[in-house]
Amino acid sequence: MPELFPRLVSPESRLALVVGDEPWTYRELAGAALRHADRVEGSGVRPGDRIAVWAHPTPSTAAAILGNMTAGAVTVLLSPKLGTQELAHIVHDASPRLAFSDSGHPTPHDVEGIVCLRERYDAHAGSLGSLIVDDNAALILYTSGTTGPPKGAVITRRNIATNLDALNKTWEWTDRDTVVHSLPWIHVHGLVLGLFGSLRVGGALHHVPRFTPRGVAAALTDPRHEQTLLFAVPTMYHRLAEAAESDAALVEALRRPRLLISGSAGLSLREHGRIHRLTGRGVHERYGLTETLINCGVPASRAPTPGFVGPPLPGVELILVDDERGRIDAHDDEAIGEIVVRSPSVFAGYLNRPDATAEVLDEEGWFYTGDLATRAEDGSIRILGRRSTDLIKTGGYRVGAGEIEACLLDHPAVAEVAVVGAPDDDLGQRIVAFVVVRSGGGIDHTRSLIDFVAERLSPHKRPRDIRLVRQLPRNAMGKVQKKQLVDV
Ligand code: MCA
Ligand code: AMP
Repeated sequence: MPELFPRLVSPESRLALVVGDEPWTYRELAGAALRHADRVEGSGVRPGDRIAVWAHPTPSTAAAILGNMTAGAVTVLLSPKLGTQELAHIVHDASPRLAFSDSGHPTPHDVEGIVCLRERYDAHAGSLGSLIVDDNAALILYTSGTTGPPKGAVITRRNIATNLDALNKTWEWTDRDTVVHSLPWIHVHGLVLGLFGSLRVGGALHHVPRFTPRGVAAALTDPRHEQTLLFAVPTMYHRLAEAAESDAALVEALRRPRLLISGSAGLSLREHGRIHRLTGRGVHERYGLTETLINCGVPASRAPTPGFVGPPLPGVELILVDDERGRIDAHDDEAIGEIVVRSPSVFAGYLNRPDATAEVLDEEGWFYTGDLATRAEDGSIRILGRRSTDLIKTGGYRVGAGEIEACLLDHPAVAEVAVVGAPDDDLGQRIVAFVVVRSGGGIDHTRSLIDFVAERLSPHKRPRDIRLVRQLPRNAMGKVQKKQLVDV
């Protein structure tokens, strides 16, 4: 395991990455990454320094992330869709020395006070110096908590390598596989699993820049690929199934992949059933978090059972605990407990937040996920929900209700607000904000509140619905009763 990406060290003219119509080989990716590493080292960046990368999904961006690693720098991923408030927070928190933007795409915001390297690398033959698996930080991925602004999860090279190796075993993932996905490059799913996972096994990633069922079908049937794996979130499977109902070619395309893999949120029994009815294929679910990477997965050798995310991956210790953190030993698919994990893939902590790290990670290395589940006799885990209603999963994105509430409270017309995730067939959960306006606040229509959030936060954090109410339901202590709002 010493090399993180062995095939980039002695690269070949073999396909590594296709983005849209642009194919790059390992040799080209390694050469461009080396150029980037030279550029950043020439800019005075030292090992351990942080470099922000606007995550436009392009080969140049991939080269920049790999080049940062080669230079020993830590990549801070910036979503091209970040709102002004989120960007200001991340830049302040992570204090990157440099920001990289693929010049072929417009940079939505300039990062004040930081040198911005605007470059679009050409495919360029070369080989990447050694990239060793060690405990140094590789990535900082910003992720939401129940309250406050997003926290930067520090992910090390060892976290990445150990998790990918466990997934290789589980999915029998080899260099014959091309992953097809249309996921953003700012999270574990699209970046760590999709891009790094493909490069670690020496296979390829075919990224579809904008998700459409047709775009995914074209990538799955691309004659360059020997065999494919489809990685998608449940919202995408829902939309694929919806479109496949009246599109025989899409049904055929969905029969092609060696495995259909779903994660980032639970795939409903309804979608499992529909995809099986349409294609005759099961969907293999896997379960993880930004902070722990992937913990469970249905092995390739087993037919998936809808509702189950599989047993723990090799190397992952998983226990269920009750409210007092006592272990639940039952394997009866009935006793419900919080999932707690320990593995070499659990992150190094939140950047600048030892307090928040200590809340989830104990001294023995156990990470408290906040997810509630049962365990069946064969060790398979079934996820039933989360401890907190304040963490919302919408379209596979994790969103903290508190962050949206704080944003809306900055609006002069808003007196009180409560944000909840309401059940939604397409998104899993839909963000709904219940708002009490100030007397004379003068909000004629809710659009202005949605736009207010849209400017400051990413588009997926916008409430889909704003309900204007006279008061929020509270208990005797004055605490808002969100469960009552979800049921409205
Ligand atoms: C959204 N829109 C709105 C509103 N909300 N417009 C007006 N009012 C609103 N309230 C806009 C959006 O910005 C978008 O605009 C358009 O409406 C359509 O939005 P939507 O229905 O959300 O569709 P979408 O933009 O096509 O997104 C669906 C998606 C996306 C493609 C499934 O949610 C997605 O990429 N999800 C992946 C999330 C992910 O990768 N999660 C991994 C983290 P416009 O078209 O202009 O943009 S989890 C992880 O990493 C762990 C470890 C794991 O387990 O995997
Ligand atoms: P994130 O850090 O954005 O990856 O969000 C992690 C959360 O996503 C977990 O704590 C779970 O609540 C949820 N999640 C991920 N994968 C699954 C899955 N297969 N089934 C149910 N929930 C999932």
